[in-house]
Amino acid sequence: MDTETEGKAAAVEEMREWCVALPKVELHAHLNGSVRNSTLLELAKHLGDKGVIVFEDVKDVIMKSDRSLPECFKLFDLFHILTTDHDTVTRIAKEVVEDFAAENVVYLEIRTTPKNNEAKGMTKRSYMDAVIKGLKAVEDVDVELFGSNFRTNETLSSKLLDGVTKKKKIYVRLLLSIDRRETTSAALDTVNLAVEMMDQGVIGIDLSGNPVVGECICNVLCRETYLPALQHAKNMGIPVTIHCGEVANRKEIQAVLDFCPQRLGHVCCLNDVEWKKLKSLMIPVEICLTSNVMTGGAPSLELHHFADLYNAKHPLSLCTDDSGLFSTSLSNEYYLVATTFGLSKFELFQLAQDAVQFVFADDVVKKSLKEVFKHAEKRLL
Ligand code: 6MZ
Repeated sequence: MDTETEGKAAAVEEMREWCVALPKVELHAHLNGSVRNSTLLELAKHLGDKGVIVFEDVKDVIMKSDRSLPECFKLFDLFHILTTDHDTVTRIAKEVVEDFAAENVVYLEIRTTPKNNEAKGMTKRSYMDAVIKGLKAVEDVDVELFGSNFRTNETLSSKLLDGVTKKKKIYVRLLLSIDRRETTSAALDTVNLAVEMMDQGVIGIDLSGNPVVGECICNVLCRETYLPALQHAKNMGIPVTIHCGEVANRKEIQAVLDFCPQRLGHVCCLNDVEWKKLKSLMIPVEICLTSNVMTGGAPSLELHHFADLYNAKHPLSLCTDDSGLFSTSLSNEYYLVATTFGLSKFELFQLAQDAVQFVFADDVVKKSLKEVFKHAEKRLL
């Protein structure tokens, strides 16, 4: 390697490390999309040995690196076969938090679809209890889940700032996802479950699922399949985030913008009028670069709508979507923004810090997170 190449490699390494060291806020991470490949393979092997699946077939699917949108959803069905029993749900929830904390994510909203599975004796509630059990089982990292009745925010804030303690600290909050395949009554059950679990770390509702099959949200909203559930969440003061514009479905995008949720995920395929409307509504956007490029929502990193929204000073936050499925991390998403759009360290820091405004947690948490960034600024800039 000549001196110039060595210099470039060192600069890449230095930037990657800086992106890892940067405190980060993750607002769009699906639990079952964030599972480690090693864990999926281990679970697949186990089910293969029991004759439930053919391990070699599943192994190839798990290890494949590029996936279209329909392939992703086929894969989720497979993941759900692998992960849906209480102990496994607990395990993956624990591992996902550990993995985000290792990336210096200081605030994490995990979203997951509560699942009924009679064969496993699982209800939506018992599924969520298993998730929470996993969050509580994290040992390497100090997890703040419930707010003041679990560990005081003041304590956590001082611990987050504490250079002496080696343990990493992370706020974790839960969003309950409604899958587009669900019925009105199942969607309402999910919102009611969120209400029931507000004192246990649940702070919001997400609408997600395969945007290309089943009922589109415009039908859904028009035919009032999900509207009652989303409206119920709104009435109960539960923040809502909706997957929007993963595919170019004009009526759906219109309906979502009209609903005006607290945040939107993706917003890839908007037309000029819709972009204008989004920008005038100032709804914060969860940007998922790698996911959008891999699934075709954006033509390339360079042409990703991040640039337009960022230049328009639209509220946004970088997110992973499915870090396991797309082999990415939040640090990597910041690195991609730096290298693709030429943001400076100062601008990246600002971007990470601004995401604090869009968290669904309360002002006490926001204040504590702002302190974390203030402290990190001295070290990183
Ligand atoms: C839409 C997505 C998604 O809930 O089982 N999900 N929905 N678009 C995406 N972009 C690629 N990625 C994940 O996590 C998996 C579920 O999250 C939703 C899908 O409904 C998927 O089944 P949980 O933890």
